[in-house]
Amino acid sequence: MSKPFKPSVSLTDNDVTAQSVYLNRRQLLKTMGFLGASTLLAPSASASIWPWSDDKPHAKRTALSYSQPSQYQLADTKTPEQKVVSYNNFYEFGTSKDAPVENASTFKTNPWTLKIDGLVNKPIELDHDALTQRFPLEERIYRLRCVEAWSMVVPWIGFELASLLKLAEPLSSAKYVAFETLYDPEEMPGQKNRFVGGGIAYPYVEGLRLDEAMHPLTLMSVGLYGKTLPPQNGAPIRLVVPWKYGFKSIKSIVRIRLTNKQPPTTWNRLAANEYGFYANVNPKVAHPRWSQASERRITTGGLLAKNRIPTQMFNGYSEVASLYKDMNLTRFY
Ligand SMILES: Nc1nc2c(c(=O)[nH]1)N[C@H]1C(S)=C(S)[C@@H](COP(=O)(O)O)O[C@H]1N2
Ligand SMILES: [Mo]
Repeated sequence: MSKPFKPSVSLTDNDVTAQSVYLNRRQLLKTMGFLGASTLLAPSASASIWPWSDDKPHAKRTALSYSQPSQYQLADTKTPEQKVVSYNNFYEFGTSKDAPVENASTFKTNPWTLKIDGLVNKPIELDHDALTQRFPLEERIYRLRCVEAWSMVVPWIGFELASLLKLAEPLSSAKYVAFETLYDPEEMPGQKNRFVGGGIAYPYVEGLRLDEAMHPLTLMSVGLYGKTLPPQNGAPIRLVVPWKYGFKSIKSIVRIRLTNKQPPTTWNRLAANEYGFYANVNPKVAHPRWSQASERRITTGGLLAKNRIPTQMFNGYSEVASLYKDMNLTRFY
C-alpha cells in the first residue's frame, strides 16, 4: 500500500508476470524449483506452489482455551494456517508480504503493557498475561478483506473490544477510540529505516467511532488457529474489524485512548484521497486506482488458483448497516 501503490498481487488471477515482478529473488528461485525440496514433494506441484511458505523458525506460540460460539462459525473455506502466518501486511517489519514472517520471529511480546485511558472513568493497564486471561476467549471465524483486493478467512481467538471498554467506563464526552501500535525502532526495522518501513510516520495509528468500537463484531484478537498470535499477525494483541478493510485492524497495540475528536489514522494521513477514516468494505466504491467489486480469496489453491469472488457490502456483515444509516458511504469512504 505504499504511495503510489501498486497492488502486490495482480488483479488478474493468472498474471504470472506481475507475480514474478513482485516476488523477491529467493522466493522466485524457490518457486521455479531452484531452492528447497518442499515444492517438489507437493502432490500437484504447479497448482499448490505457494512461494510465501517460510522456512524460517517461527516464534513460539501457546495453546489457548476458548469457546466456539456457533454464530461465529462460517461456511466459507478457511485460509490454511500456513498462509495466514506467512502472507502478511505489517510494514513495521517491511513492506513485502514475506517480510513480517522473516523479520518478526524474534519480536519480543512479553513483557507487554496495553493501556486504556483518555475520556474514561477507570483507566486500565493490562499486562502480557492479562491479555489472554482477563476475558473469556472465543473463536470467531471472520472474513478479512484487504484494501488491495485479496481476502482470507481466519479463525481468530479473542474477546469483544466492548468488554474492555465497558470496564474502563467511557465518559459521555467520549465519541471515538484511538489505537496505537508499539513504537520501538530497535525491535521494528521498518520504524528505524524509512526505506524498510515504506515511508510511514510511526507509530501506526488507527481509530473507530465509539459505536463501531462497541459493536459485538469488533474483536480484540490474541490468537488464531487455536494458539497465541504469531508476531507477524500482530502479537500479543491486535484489533479485528471484519466489515472494514484490513488496514483498520491495527496490530501489536499498546494504547487505546477514548477521545472526543476523530483521531488521525495512518493510511488516511498518507493518502487521504485513497484511504478514508471509515474504510468500510464497499464493492460500489472503487479505490482511485483499482476496482473493489471483486477480490482474490486465498484458500487452499496455489499461487495461480482462480479464486476471484464478488466483494460483498460490509464484507457480508450486513448487521452493521444501521451504524451508517444516514451516511453517504461514497463521501465517507
Ligand atoms: N501496525 C500495523 N497494523 C497493521 C498493518 C501494518 O502495516 N501495521 N497492516 C494492516 C493491513 S493493510 C492488513 S490487510 C492487516 C493484515 O493482517 P494479517 O497480516 O494478520 O493478515 O493488518 C493491518 N494492521
Ligand atoms: Mo490491507
